[in-house]
Amino acid sequence: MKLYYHPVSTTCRPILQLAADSGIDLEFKLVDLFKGEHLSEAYCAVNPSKQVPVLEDKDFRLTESASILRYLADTVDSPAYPKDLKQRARVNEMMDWFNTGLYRDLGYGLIYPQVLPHLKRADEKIQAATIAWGRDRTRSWLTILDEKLIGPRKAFVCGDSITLADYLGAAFLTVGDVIRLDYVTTARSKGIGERKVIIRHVVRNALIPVVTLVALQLPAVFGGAIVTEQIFRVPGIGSLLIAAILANDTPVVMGITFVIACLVVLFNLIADILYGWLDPRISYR
Ligand SMILES: N[C@@H](CCC(=O)N[C@@H](CS)C(=O)NCC(=O)O)C(=O)O
Repeated sequence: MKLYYHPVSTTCRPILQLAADSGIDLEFKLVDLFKGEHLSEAYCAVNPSKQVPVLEDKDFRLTESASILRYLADTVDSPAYPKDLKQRARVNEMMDWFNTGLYRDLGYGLIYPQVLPHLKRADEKIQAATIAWGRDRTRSWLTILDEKLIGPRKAFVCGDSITLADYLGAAFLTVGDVIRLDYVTTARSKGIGERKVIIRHVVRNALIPVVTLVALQLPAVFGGAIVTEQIFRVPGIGSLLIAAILANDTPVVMGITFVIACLVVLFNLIADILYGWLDPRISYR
């Protein structure tokens, strides 16, 4: 059987996991969502909805992650999809709950508009409102899950053994990690070359503490000038300050401390602006 998939896709991950746990042999066909391969005409012929996953079993083609999970589980008689009608209905009930309840708000309301460019709303206000709405609704779904569905005595969503609902639910719940995903892993998973990963992602992020250190230490150079200019007899701002102190020249002393205070404020401002450029999440909106 062949699976059209992408490794970070939330709807593909439960299938990969079930296949691995149940020893189902799949041939993998990567569809690079970040390169837009799912939008190509060739892929549209495979799935008109332009989404992964798609399973091909000879001439039988199946879309929809939940249906693929059920089909695969039945092909290997997996205990994760019980045969008993009522137990099976319970598993289906929870899969539908994850798919049409939690995931609609968590995935399409909260996460995707933040990570998938084509799902980001063009208007900033609408984007913020969408995310706020998704966050509130997600919180209420998660409270229901925590307090009523999993409950204190249940190991898994449908009872004490793992079912397809757990495979689906675990993948959906961990999609939250995507907005805090390790940025290097994310960049590599998008297929970006190693050089670009290092320059654009690693170095850029690593520069933040460097900026903090350099920008905040620069004004201290002027403070240090007071000592060095005395030692090397250099006529600079440091020796001027010492001379003014010795001569009780208050306006000059105030002028120099004012200049140094301005430099501290200026370099802090430069550091703040650089933070925003290096990591846009820090910028003021
Ligand atoms: N209801 C479908 C949803 C599939 C889905 O949302 N796939 C995402 C990846 S997680 C996708 O292909 N997105 C591409 C796009 O929407 O442009 C399922 O459960 O299989």
